[in-house]
Amino acid sequence: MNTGFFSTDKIPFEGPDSTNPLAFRHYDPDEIVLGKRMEDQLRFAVAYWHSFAWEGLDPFGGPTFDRPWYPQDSVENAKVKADVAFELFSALGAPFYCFHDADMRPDLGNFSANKRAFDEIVEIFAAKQEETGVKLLWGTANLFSHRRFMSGASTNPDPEVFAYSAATIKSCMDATKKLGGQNYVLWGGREGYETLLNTDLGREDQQMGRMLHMVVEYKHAIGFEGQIMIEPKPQEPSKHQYDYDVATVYGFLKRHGLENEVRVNIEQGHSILAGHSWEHEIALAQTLGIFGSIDANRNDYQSGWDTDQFPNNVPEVALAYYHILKHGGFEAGGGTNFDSKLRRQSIDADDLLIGHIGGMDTCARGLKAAAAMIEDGTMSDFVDERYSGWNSDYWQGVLAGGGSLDEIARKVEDEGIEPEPRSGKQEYLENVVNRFV
Ligand code: XLS
Ligand code: NI
Ligand code: NI
Repeated sequence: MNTGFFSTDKIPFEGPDSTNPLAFRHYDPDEIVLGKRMEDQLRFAVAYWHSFAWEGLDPFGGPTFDRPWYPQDSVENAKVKADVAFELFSALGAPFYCFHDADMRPDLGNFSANKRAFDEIVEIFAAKQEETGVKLLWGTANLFSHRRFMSGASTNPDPEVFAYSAATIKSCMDATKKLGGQNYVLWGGREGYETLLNTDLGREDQQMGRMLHMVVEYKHAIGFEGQIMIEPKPQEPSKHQYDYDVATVYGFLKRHGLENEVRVNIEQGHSILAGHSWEHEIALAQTLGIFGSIDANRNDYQSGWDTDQFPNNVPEVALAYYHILKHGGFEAGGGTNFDSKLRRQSIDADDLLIGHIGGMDTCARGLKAAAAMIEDGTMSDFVDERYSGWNSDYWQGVLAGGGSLDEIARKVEDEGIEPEPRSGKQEYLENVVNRFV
């Protein structure tokens, strides 16, 4: 039973020479890249919210889309939305999707009615997963859209909002577990402030730390085996957000003793808002041992806003996957989520297919380029060689706690150490990258 919303129910792989807008040119799920099927390396997920719940609003204008599941105020229409969504996942051959509770169910005005509607839709999703083989990459709670969250969720000055947030997270974790979700994400768009004039930073840090502890405790209590991840973002919608970037989140996790329990989901657009590159955030998370998953949506570089566009820049994506593959890929259960939305003028049903096809092809090209960089080895050999002086027994001993300023000072004089600067060869390395992208 097909709703007929899209003009096709299967996007084929036709190879790089194809001009068919409804075909993949680079994403061939069965192609082997670094010993694994491309589908298993990339682990694509479609974001339920941007593709199905967002109606095309911007700060100056209302909905531009016209979908058969509008208005989104009944369980009936939520079912139509789910039918079309699973048709999109299947047509693309996307192995995963991601959700917030509020994308899936209508808002019926109070907690119990919403929970009943959510539970009903979750049953429907479970049946659709079974029928199509599509799986859940991660679930999350929407603790930012409704006005009750305007002053924060766990960091709200009102403990009743903390309670409401805890109850919502619990039902979303239950749904994620029930649907076999591989991860659970927390993104704190309202965990921050508009002005310090009305904000107690110490209390808000304590509240947020306690909530995260309860999330981890609940994960173990229900036997949920996936990763718990925080998604860093420096601002928007709040003026300042506490989960600013990977380094800030790591400090928060350390302070609350959660660095071995919680990882990060790194979004390209958020990295850019924080003044970093995406690969910086990924490489740092790998180094700190908290890398989990990615949201592969880019920003417009001029607007300074989280514009959530489908990826289309192969060199940027290639360097991100380079750092991901160097550390074993998504071995802990993460994947590539398109937290991406159409431009509001792209109002045709098939634009949803076309946006994802472009994103998947871009990621496929980036992945292949990254794999080629790794197989070639020039880049990592260069870095290894650059630091190789540290490999001697003496310097390894210093790093392990040996030596002292005094002893090293004597060594400098005794051995007549006079360091000779060596080129960092950035242009050479950029040229090497260009061989692969
Ligand atoms: C918003 C975030 C959000 C999270 C999930 O900027 O990217 O979409 O991924 O809550
Ligand atoms: Ni975002
Ligand atoms: Ni995101």
